[in-house]
Amino acid sequence: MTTDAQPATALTPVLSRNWDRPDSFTLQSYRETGGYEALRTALNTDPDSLVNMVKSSGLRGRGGAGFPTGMKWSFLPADNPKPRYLVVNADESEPGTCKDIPLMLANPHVLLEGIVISAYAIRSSQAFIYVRGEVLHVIRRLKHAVAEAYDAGLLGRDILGSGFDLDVVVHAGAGAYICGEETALLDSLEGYRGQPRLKPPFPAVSGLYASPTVVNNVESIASVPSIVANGVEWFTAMGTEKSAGFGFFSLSGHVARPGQYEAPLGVTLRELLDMAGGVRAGHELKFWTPGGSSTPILTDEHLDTPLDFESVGSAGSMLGTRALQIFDDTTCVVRAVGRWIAFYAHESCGKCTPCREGNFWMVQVLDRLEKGEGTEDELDKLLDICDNLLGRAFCALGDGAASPVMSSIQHFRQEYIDHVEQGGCPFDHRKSTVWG
Ligand code: L3W
Repeated sequence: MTTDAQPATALTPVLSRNWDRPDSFTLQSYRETGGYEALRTALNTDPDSLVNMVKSSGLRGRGGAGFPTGMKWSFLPADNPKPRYLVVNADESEPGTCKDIPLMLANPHVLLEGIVISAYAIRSSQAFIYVRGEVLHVIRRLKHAVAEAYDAGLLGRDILGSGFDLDVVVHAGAGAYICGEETALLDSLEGYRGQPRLKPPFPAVSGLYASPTVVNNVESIASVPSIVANGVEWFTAMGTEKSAGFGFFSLSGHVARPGQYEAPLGVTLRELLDMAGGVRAGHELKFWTPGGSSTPILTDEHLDTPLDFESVGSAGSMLGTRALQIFDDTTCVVRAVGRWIAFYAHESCGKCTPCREGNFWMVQVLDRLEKGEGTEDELDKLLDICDNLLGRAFCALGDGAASPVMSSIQHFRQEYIDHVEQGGCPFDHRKSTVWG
């Protein structure tokens, strides 16, 4: 919610406000800018009150699904004697999604502060950060920050003299997209091949080593210290009633100044493009993703759609991870969708037939169509495969793969038919490269 007296962007940036300090990633820099003060406050607060605070803030999961964070914490069963775990999902791998990696590089301590507060709130003394294996520089930076925090008494035994103990392990994955799915991540963390588990039971009830486990995205946990420091009213002054707060909007592709733009939820693509210098010079917006390749594409008709969970849902898509990939009029939509589906086919874990076989067949059909070797009937075949994927795959990867195919046919059916009628692709792909 914004008021007339308070412009929507006045309270942001929050998480990125110190990124231009050359040493923003060090403990000293973080402390000089108020870091770990929220932790002191939190450790003097009753854990249940912290859970209620995060619940009242309306913070929703920043990893794509938007599930209320405080509610997830409150699902941990009170009567289970097993240890509780906090697992941070830092396996960012979705095409276009690129916010958690810069956040961890620029300010690993805000994540660590969020971890200590969250673990204290849910009464866990063991946390894991599961990081995508390819990003060695991020893993090194996190490990360095963890070591700094142990040395400063911010991790380990009796944190800041509070009597609260917490250990944090930075765990590198092995580079599988499926391990961003929370239960595949837990399998991988336990040392098994990462494949999704059947839900329910949800991790909150039976997660890591069959113990109650909270799995949250990096940005969700990193947002917690700001809520503790500034209060619920400060947080709910941003965003909308059902999508409170702020978030990263990652602009990439055909945009003048790509990068991370932190803003209240409910900001529009038009406003973000104004901040980012617009679509690249001489070109028009053709289509875009609100939240990475798993969210149905939108077009220039949706420039003024508020980027909150409800409004993007009403526009026929999903807010997802707010990875806004911008494609201008030089882009062949069939080729772009074909590249995404090739990614999903490669990354399918193979556990369920709709995803394993569906993506394999969609790659063949899209490849033929893009080369002008397909038929119009094959559009129905694609939609039929999507029909057998959507809601029928074992995890969200199946829905994610069906989304760009269905939405691109919905918005650009004629462009698919042009490929068939012209016997080839009408676009010069060299013009659509960002560097071209
Ligand atoms: C306890 C219940 N917990 C739900 C928990 C659940 C999970 C969270 C959300 O997909 C999306 C997907 C991608 N008791 C519960 C409960 N929970 N009901 O709430 O669950 P869910 O099933 O709605 O979503 P999900 O399976 O976590 C994630 C979208 O994100 N996405 C993908 C991003 C990919 C990356 C990456 O690169 N690794 O971020 C992008 O938008 O399409 O819809 O914690 O346990 N009754």
